[in-house]
Amino acid sequence: MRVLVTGAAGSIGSVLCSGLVDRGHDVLGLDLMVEPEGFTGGWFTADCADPDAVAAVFDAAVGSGGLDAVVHLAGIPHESSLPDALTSHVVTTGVLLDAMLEHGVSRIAYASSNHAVGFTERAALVGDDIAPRPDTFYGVGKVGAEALLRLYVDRHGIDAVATRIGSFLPQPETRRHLSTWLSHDDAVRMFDACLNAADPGFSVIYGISANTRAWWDLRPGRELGYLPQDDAEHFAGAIEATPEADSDRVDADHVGGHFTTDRFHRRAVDRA
Ligand code: 15L
Repeated sequence: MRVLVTGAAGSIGSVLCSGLVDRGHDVLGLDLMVEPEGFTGGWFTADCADPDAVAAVFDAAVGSGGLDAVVHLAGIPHESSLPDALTSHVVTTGVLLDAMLEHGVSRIAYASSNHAVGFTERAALVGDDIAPRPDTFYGVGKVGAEALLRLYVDRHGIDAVATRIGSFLPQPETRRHLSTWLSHDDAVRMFDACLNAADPGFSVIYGISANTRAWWDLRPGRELGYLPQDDAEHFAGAIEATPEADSDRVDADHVGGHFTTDRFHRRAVDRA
């Protein structure tokens, strides 16, 4: 499949681009940054919030061999102001969706986040059918982007999979990560499944590994073809032995962890 990956120079993007190439995809990278050394596919340096720049990227990508799908990873990966979060997550998604419609590209896999439902209590396994419970403006941006995907699926019949990613790391580092970890290899497996799934329509899946202590239900992902292989539990002994292991327990009782604490409270829009 020929795939445009936004945020291709980022932490998930760099792992994913090479992983998708290994799985036989033809990958085109798009990022605010210039092409990283060693990147083998086509590259575009552009801002995903700029519709003219994105239209030019699609013109070039489609003109040079077609485009089958978009993997949208670009965005500020942490809390920011509300206007910045809306631009970074909602506006970029809208710009890409419009470019997809205009260029006949009908599939998008989106890097949403567990923080779209971060204020959900940890008590029960979280499914794909719960109401949005963002824990930050970052989470609000992810909820907004998911809603936009849903709108374009319903109105235009495209396929869109929102992956609510947990903690994408080489290995888990805290007790919370024993539940939230997404390994590098499983991230590649997950996005590959999003690209290959037959008729996903609008789907929400959770981007975590097959963690013994998972807080999110992996069934929707498995139904789509995402079969995670890694389990954070292998690191549990070492993590439980560190004094920092308890830090998230005092932070929060919700799946969003410390994002739900008052430390993250700020005005929605700053006054002059
Ligand atoms: C995310 O969505 C963030 O991008 C990342 O910085 C982590 O906070 C991660 O979630 C997490 O919940 O561990």
